[in-house]
Amino acid sequence: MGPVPELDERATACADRLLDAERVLLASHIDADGLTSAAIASRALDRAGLDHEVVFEKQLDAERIAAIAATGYETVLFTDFGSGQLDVISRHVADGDFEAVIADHHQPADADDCAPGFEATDGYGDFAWHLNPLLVGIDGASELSGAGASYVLARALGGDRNRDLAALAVVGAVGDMQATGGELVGANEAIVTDGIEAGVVTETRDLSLYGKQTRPLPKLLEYASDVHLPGISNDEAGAIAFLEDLDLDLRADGEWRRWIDLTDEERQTLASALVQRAVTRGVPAEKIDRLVATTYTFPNEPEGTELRDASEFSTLLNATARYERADVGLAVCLGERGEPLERARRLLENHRRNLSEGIDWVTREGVKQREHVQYFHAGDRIRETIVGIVAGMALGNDGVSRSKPIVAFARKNDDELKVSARGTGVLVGHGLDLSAVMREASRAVDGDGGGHDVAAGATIPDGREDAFLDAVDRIVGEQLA
Ligand SMILES: [Mn+2]
Repeated sequence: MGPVPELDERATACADRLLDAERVLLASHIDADGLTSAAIASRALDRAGLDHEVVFEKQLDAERIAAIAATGYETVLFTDFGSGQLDVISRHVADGDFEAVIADHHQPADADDCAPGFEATDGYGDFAWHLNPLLVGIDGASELSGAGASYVLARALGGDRNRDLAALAVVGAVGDMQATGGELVGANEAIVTDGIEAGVVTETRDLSLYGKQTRPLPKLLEYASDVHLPGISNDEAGAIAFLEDLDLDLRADGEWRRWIDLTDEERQTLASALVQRAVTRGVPAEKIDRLVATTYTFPNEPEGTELRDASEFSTLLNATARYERADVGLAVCLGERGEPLERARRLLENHRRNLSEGIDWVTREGVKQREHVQYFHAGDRIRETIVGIVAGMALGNDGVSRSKPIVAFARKNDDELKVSARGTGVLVGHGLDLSAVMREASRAVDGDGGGHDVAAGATIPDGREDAFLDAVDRIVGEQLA
């Protein structure tokens, strides 16, 4: 039996279909979850002796699916996408273009839109070779990622000997923001247990801040953004002064030590002092609780590297994905070190530089105001793949109020603009749903969009910004009324 019994039957059917194939085209999404999905599936196919090729897509649309059909592969395995495109995929399958196997966790297409013969599960398009937690009542946003679905498939393909792949499934789930409540839950937790039993995952309660493996202590504290620590977060001098006030020797050979270099006792002292600071500066108790969370580490990776920690590993992968170097991310997931790892590190460094230059640009240029939203238009100055992150980071900076959502434009290609919108938890509490805002406003100008209530995006035709902003402003005004 696999780690998620509800999916056993589907996983077995998918595995049998793959084992029947001569060779397989594996198509996966380009992000941390998609990269780990592909690595898990690729390793499992290898171990099963199945010849295969891996391709990545940023977005799986009708055009990309037609290109996949044109490769001539008789069997295509889709990971971390495919369910939402089952309408298109089902028509290719019905036409005999290829046989599809899908391991995904996104919302499946409507049954009504699928080719005849594709039955429905709760109105979703479905068929026998479709592995998706939503079809068996498991939440695909918080309980199983694309990498988790691929892992369930890998277990069906190779049994217990594929349990070592649980580490990558944990990276994928963390990269998919499924541990934001402080730990992985549901089916994800069962995969963690597999990883622990296989000796490839360790689970500890630890400081939740990002960068425990690689960041010198002042940077660890300065860049802590999830929980804002007054006088420390975004304050280099403040972070250093805080550390120097502690009765600890936090330097070695003149260099700041990292969290992992500290003894348990030193960590305890530092963590208590952080909590103390948060309490005296009036940080709400529920935020202070978030300073400690479950940390997932990989004991077989070298200590002090990004690869040792699930959240640092997934960030490294995202950096390769954002700059269209899925090949580099996949190589790192498959255990290649040396050049691919160095390359991934350079991409991450470059990504951080782009973010800080983006923030500087927004701060310098300022944002423009509408009644209910604020916005900036970066044109070509900020890459469309990071403009949303920059917008989110800008919220609360000098001149950018947290009392209105922020909308950011960047050029996508010759005729289209990418739009990213970011809000705050407080605004969502007052009724803000940026997913609906982006969808409705973009459709009003012949674009398309969607996402989450607090963060969403759209693509619109170039030149339609004003009409789009009119619609955004009106809808946000209605939501917050
Ligand atoms: Mn995913």
